[in-house]
Amino acid sequence: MSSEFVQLEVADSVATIRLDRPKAMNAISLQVQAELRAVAAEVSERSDVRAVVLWGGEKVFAAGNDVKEMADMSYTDMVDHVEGVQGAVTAIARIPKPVVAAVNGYALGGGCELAMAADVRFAAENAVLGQPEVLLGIIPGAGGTQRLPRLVGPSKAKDLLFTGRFVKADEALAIGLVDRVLPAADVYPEALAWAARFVNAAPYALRAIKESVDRGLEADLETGLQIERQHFAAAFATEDSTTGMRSFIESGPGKATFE
Ligand code: CO8
Repeated sequence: MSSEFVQLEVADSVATIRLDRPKAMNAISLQVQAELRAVAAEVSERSDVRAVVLWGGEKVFAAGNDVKEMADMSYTDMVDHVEGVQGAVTAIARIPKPVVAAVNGYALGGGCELAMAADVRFAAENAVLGQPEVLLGIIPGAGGTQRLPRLVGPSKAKDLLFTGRFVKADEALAIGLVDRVLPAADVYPEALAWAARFVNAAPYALRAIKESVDRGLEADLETGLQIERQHFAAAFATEDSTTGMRSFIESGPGKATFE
């Protein structure tokens, strides 16, 4: 599928997924959702991609789902589309590799939900995040009511979800909605640098860590520990574990590189 609004670039084993619909502030229309699902599948499968940066360009991350498109939708239209809308964000969340969102400008509604689907978030000093759906008489539909409380806790999440108020970068950092705040010009390069750390890291271990954390958060402690046990044992079936432990014994910690 050719992509009009979601660009994929791979350089030095790091993929950049870039929203590119500047006239509509990168609003996430049905087409953008389909393109996001396709690009998530591609980077998940490609063995030459070891980590991913999710970016909206220098001006805006994404101002949410396309309100103009949604405004004409009926209940039955939405029943047809809601799984795909949520599926686009879920597809990004399930990429089995480290994913960092680089947030310049607005990340609102579906845009904030997309950023929350990444493993970590770097934000520009001018970034503005929020879930303003309530102001449109609707609620978040791409994970906002679920991922936001997991990141910032239920009270702060409800404050943001009930009021729809916008949060600037410094408050987003203080509540844990973003992980680093940087000058605007440094956000994408720093996100690339973070992703580049994993280019020679053990891919199965990274995948297993991500799945254990994410699936574990969805489960009770005993189920989470069981998921961890399975991945821990399975890691011993990989060549990476042999390479990593042999390298430690022969050369000391942190020297191994992995295919
Ligand atoms: N959808 C469609 N178009 C948009 C959107 C959007 N979300 N945001 C901005 N645009 C368009 C504007 O209409 C405008 O277009 P035009 O030039 O043709 O008039 C252009 O982008 C520039 O926008 P503004 O002129 O408004 O720019 P400002 O700098 O004045 O304001 C804001 C920027 C603050 C981002 C403002 O545009 C805004 O508030 N946008 C809407 C934010 C919002 O409410 N987002 C939530 C949308 S709902 C959502 O995401 C639901 C997710 C649930 C998942 C789906 C469930 C099925």
